[in-house]
Amino acid sequence: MANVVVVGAQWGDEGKGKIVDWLSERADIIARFQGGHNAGHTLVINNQVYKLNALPSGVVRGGKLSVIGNGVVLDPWHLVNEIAKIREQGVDISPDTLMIAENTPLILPIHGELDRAREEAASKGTKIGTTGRGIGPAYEDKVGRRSVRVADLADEATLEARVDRALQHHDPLRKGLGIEPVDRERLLNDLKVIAKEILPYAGPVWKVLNEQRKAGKRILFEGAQGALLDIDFGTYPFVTSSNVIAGQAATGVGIGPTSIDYVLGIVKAYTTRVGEGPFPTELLDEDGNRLGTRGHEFGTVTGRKRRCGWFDAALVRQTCATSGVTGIAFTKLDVLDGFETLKICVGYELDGEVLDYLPFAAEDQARCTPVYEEMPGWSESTEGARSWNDLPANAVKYVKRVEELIDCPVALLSTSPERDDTILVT
Ligand code: 2SA
Ligand code: MG
Repeated sequence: MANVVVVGAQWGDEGKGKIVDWLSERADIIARFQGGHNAGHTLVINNQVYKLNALPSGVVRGGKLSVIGNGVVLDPWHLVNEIAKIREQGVDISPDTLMIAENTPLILPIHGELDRAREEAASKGTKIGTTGRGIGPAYEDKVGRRSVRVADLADEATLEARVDRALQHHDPLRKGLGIEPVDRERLLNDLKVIAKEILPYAGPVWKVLNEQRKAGKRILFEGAQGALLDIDFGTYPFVTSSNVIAGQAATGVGIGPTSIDYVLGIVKAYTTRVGEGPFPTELLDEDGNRLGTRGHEFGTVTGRKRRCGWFDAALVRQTCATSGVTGIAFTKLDVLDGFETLKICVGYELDGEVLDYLPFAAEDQARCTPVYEEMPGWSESTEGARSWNDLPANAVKYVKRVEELIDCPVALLSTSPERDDTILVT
């Protein structure tokens, strides 16, 4: 398999970091293609914990090229800090191992300020529950053609023109929210300072990736968040502001869709969501608490408690379709150890009819009630299992049933955060 795209097939936090790390051994280049430092990827390698936000997970492995593609929105100050922190853990990061696309839009402090002010001003029902990192406003500026992009950092006159264009839009908005006008000189000065640290990494990512691909190098595309947070196909408006689904891997770095050989969907054995918005199988009872506690379900970026619920096969079937998932990596099965009975959502009841997908209309979504199928649980531990034979019969049955319901084969089974606790299903 040459080029593999890894995407989250739920609302994020499916355990992509570990799987990307596992796959990165077989790749030459690891590329991020959407999102920003709202992502939180935790890697555990030889008991060392690495927490990454903006950097591709490939950086910790060494000997690979890590790439930040144009589909990402990049906070240059955050990146520089993150690089320093990861370096302190003994990881080598240099322009030989990290490349940032020149056409990547920047996240500026004004984006975070706007994001947080809007969330604060929002009332119940309109609050998104964002990470407050300025992701939405930065993408708005990209689509509104008023971003400062990485390449703009190289020339002071261009930089000033770009900043002025952005401020023309932002100052009135800030006024409406009671935030003081932007200090133009300070922003420009900060940008000029950070430019020196970012520009050494800047390059034509699209060109390098196309050349490397032709030379037979293998590219691993590392998705962030999950397909249900996709700006088009997610639970809008409670979504992130980028396309998350696999098609974005092509646009987000500048290769064609014909270069993608395999799409791996990461799927957690139950469901979690952080932030506001619909969640049909959410459990507000003891079972939900138990999933959260056993699964350590807290946001890596914000520390927020994640909402937990049963596995929703109807939603995952949908996301496997919209991302064209070839096979899934099934994660955190061990969190289900010890439940007497497990439930799987197979569809929704709406006005007496059963739907096998979640409709987009918000009022329909609110009235949809999950249709559950029950399966017997298992009392044995599956944590750290390294082969099918190590799994209790009921756990195997659960995985097989999931496979049928989502209409997609299980390619990998991950049974702990440790890299080697992974079962390759052939
Ligand atoms: P934003 O900040 O504009 O992207 O927020 C919009 C929605 O997207 C959700 N979102 C996420 N959901 C799960 N995991 C994410 N990354 C962090 C993590 C989150 C954290 O890995 O744990 O630490 O809180 C992530 N990033 C964005 C967000 O909750 C909003 O629902
Ligand atoms: Mg995460």
